[in-house]
Amino acid sequence: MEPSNLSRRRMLLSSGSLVALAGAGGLTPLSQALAQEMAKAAVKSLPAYASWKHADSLIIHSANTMETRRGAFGSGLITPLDRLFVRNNVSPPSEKIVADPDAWMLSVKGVKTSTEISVADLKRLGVVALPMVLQCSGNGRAFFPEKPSGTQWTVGAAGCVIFTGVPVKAVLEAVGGMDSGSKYMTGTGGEEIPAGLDPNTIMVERSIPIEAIEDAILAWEINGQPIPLAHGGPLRLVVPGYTGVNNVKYIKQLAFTKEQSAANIQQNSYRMAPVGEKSGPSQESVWEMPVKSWVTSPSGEPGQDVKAGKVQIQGLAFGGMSAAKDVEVSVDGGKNWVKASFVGPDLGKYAWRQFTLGVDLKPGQYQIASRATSEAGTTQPEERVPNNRGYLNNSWRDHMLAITVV
Ligand SMILES: Nc1nc2c(c(=O)[nH]1)N[C@H]1C(S)=C(S)[C@@H](COP(=O)(O)O)O[C@H]1N2
Ligand SMILES: [Mo]
Repeated sequence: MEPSNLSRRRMLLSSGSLVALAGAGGLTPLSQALAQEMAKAAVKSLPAYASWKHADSLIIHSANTMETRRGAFGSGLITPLDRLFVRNNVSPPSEKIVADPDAWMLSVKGVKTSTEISVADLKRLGVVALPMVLQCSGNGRAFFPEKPSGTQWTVGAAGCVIFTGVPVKAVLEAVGGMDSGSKYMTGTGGEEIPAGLDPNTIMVERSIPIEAIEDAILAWEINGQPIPLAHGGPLRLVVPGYTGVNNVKYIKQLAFTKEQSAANIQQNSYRMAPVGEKSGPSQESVWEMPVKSWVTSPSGEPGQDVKAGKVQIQGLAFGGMSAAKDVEVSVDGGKNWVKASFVGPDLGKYAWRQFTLGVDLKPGQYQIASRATSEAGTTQPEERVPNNRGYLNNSWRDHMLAITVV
């Protein structure tokens, strides 16, 4: 991909064209107008480390940011790897690190016996398979009216995958337990820090509340294959229920700490700062995912007009830290709601569920929305929580689609 071309497309995107398009659309909600504009503006070529991805299923925002199209999630529960979104805050390490995954070394600190342990040895300690939603904190950012900076993700910076690895608790047991008073689990990404740079400015190092060790794993496999470089191989920290950034790829150090990491990505990014305010350590960190759902079929994508008659409205729902319990669907912009049915297997509280509702639609315009409720009893809200960087958007209205039935 040619960088100048990329920046030109990005400039186009940040221009007034989006607003104009949304206004001209009449019945078209902003969300759909944006999705269509994103699709048009997408850079067409995949970066080398993700060249094996299915380009037509993705919106390629940049070499380090690709999302699954709304219509490309498919009806299988598990997101195929070649359609799964990719997000790197900095350029990924060399492909060489996944050549011999078993040889990758993890340093474990803040424990009774500080240890350097290979992936081969981690594999001896235990193994679990963990079906879960992996979702970027900024998924749905494109729908914030304040236009926060950052990748303009629509619905596709998310997937449901099965990670396989060893429970963090099994590793802790093997090293004699964590230091007393530890409040965080801190994972450090394996990206090289260019000489002369203060590591804290670019290092991907995230601290997660210690309670999260309960279900966290160190994973070497995704969907039954060694984790490819794009998704954090040879070894990844996986914290189910927590947003993408807390799932540290190419993990080289796992530490049990009293304080949160001093890295910028912990102190100043991924914070729920009020709109217009600078983010900082005093604001809430972006950790747990809220309940969310969206419709995937019809997808509202260009050329996807729906034929009148019986239509199956399908979508995805998850509860964040607990399972999705119910989903309702509206075809009239949220005035009336009907309960949808779950389809496909239930892979546990951290996975998403697929839902469907059969409806009879006459020719005309429809506004299709979905609204999930979690086992914890929280229902997806109509409005997002405003914040400076556009995190954690779970507004059902923002994710609504305008559909023409012909
Ligand atoms: N080491 C490292 N881990 C990382 C990142 C990164 O840039 N470096 N990006 C994070 C972010 S912001 C997200 S959303 C997820 C994306 O995971 P994926 O690329 O496998 O979809 O990885 C997270 N883990
Ligand atoms: Mo992210």
